[in-house]
Parts: sequence; C-alpha cells; structure tokens
Amino acid sequence: MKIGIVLYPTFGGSGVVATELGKALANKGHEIHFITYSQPVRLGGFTKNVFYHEVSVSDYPLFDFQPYETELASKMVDVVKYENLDLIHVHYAIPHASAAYMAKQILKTQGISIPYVTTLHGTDITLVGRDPSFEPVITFCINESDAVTAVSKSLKEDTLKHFNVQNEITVVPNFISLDKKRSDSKINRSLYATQGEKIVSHISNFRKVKRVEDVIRVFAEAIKTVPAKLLFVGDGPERYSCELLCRELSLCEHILFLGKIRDTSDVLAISDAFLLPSQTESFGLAALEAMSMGVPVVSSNSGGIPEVNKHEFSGFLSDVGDVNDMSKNLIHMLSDEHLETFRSNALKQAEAFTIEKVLPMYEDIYTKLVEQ
Ligand code: GMT
Repeated sequence: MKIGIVLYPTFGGSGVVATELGKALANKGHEIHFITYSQPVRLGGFTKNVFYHEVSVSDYPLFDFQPYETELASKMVDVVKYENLDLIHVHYAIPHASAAYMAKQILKTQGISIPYVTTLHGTDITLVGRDPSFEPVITFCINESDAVTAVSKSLKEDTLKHFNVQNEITVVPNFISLDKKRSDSKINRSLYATQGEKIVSHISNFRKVKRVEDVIRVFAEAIKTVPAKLLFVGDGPERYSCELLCRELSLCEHILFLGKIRDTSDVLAISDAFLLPSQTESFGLAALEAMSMGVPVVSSNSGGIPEVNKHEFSGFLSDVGDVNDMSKNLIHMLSDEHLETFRSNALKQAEAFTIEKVLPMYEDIYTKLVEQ
C-alpha cells in the first residue's frame, strides 16, 4: 500500500509513534510518505520505501498567524495525487484531521477518493481538545474520519465522554521494538553514578502535565535511604523551575539535566527505575520504552498508564501528586532484594506491546478501507 502519514515531527510521543509506525510499515514493503513541516526527529537516515514531504509555511507579512492547516491540506492533495496514495493516516487530531478532511473534499471534486484514518493520542482530546474553541472542529473531523483509533481504552472513554462522537473508535495501543538491549548502551553508568549508586530517570517534554517537580520530590525523599542519581532527559517550559527546585533542595550534585536526546535508549539502558508522575497521560509511551529496556516504573495511575504499567509487577501506581507513596514505592523497588524481579517483570510486560503484535492491527484497518 502507499500510505501518507501526517504527524508532528518533534520529540512528542505522537510523532515518535507515527515515525516508528511508518518505518515498520516501510520495512514490510509498504511505501510511506511522511508529511509534516520538518524532518521527524526519529526518522534518521535513508530508509527504503520512505519519503518525506515538507510542508513549507509562508511568512507573508499580512498574516499574524501562518495558515499551516491550509498549507498542509494543499500538500496532502499534491502528494495523494502525484504519488498515487491509497490512504492517509493522521496522528493527532488538531489540525491534522481537519486538514485531511479538507484534502479529501478537494480530491473528491477531482474524481479522487481517498480514505483517512485519525489516531487520537491524548492531549488532542484531554487538554487542547477540550478547549471549547476547538470542540466543534474536533467532533466533526473525528466523525468524518473513515476510521478512528485511540492509543488506550482510557483515551477512547475520554473521547466518548467529552465529544459527541458517533464514529466507531478502535483501540490500537502504542508499541515498541525489543531490538535494543541494555548491553548495547553506548554510555557507561560510571559516567553518572558511583559504584553502589542507583540511576533513576525521567524523560519528557517538561510540560506542566508531566508534574516534573514531583519527580524531584520523589527522588529527594528516596535518596535519604537509597544512594542514587537522577537523570532528566528532554526540555520544555518547566525545566527552569525544576532547576530552581534542585538548587533550593541542594540536590544539584545528584540531579543531571541532559537535555534533548534523539535516542533515549542509551540512558534507559543504564537506568534502574523510571519515574512518570503525570497529571494525565493517555498511554505513557515513555514508560513503555523504559520497560522495554528492563526498567521498572513508578508512576501515577492517571489515564491509560494502568493499561501499560502493572501495579506491583512492572512497577507501582499511585494517585496523582501522592509523592510520599511514590517515594516509598521507589525505595522498595530499588532495594537489591527486589530490583531484579521488577526488572524482568517490566520486560515481560513490555512484550505485550511489541511492534509485531500491533502493526497488523493498523494493517487490518488500512486493508478494510482500501478494499471498500
Ligand atoms: O504528552 C506528550 O509527551 C506528547 C503527546 C503527543 O501527542 O505527542 O503524548 C501523547 O501521546 C503519546 C503517544 O500516543 C502518549 O504516549 C502520551 O501518553 C500522550 N500524552 C498525554 O496524554 C499527556
């Protein structure tokens, strides 16, 4: 099949999932056309069957805000027509699903019929999407999609609760590949931790919803009992306040901010525990990526996280903001007596989400639409 994938090219989870999905589909022989405004961070170098179409955004002085959605719809029309695509798969509803709807209508006037699949990822529904100013457009373009998927049962329920959606929503969970092993890491743990110290990590885009300050508070409590270092990967609006908190708590020697890293598996490979105390999280891909490297997770129980991280098995779940419970769990998990069991359980739990299991779910959806 020839598939157009529309995505955010940034470090966010939806862009990572869309890029990895496209690469895996290309590997199976499908022809993949990524459409977005900049080269997706996980795309890497040349891959057979993969093409990238950049949406250039004009900076005409009349516009205070550039009409990205219009440029994207025009690019989709062009790529569908001249690359003979069979379908479009858009990741994240805003504005990708509405641009796909517009492209579909334009192509219809030219005698070309193209189905589009919308995958809901989380904040397009739970945060941004619930802004009343977006609601009519989101409801409309979800209902007009030829197929709709959500990355967790929790996200499907949230969508049905907050939007008047009649269209069927299929749950297709996010996935990982288990190719990378801890022993492949290009970094040595002695770079960050002394012998006897554990390594705890957190990876995110440092937005408020991630509650990154809770990561610091949980860690601050835990190191009173377990010697450890905390590695932060990523960057975003809350990073500065986190740096201030580290200084305030005199923890700068124990906490390292590594910034944005393209391949986070190197850091996960030297980690002993992963923290994800998010306010809301439709799935928690970062937690799954950690588990796939044998890193157990202490997380909140919000949204779709309990579908990924199993309490007292691959890690622990606590109520959002319950820093005391999280630190108690972290101490328990990091003890030499328990860590190995949690490690192997984390890996076992991740095996339920391999790309080999999830890819056919998307292929089934595509095949049905193309054969219609
Ligand atoms: O929240 C992020 O880090 C980015 C955001 C996105 O859309 O890029 O992530 C959402 O989609 C991910 C992939 O499906 C999910 O794993 C995340 O849980 C979800 N984030 C939230 O719901 C806050």
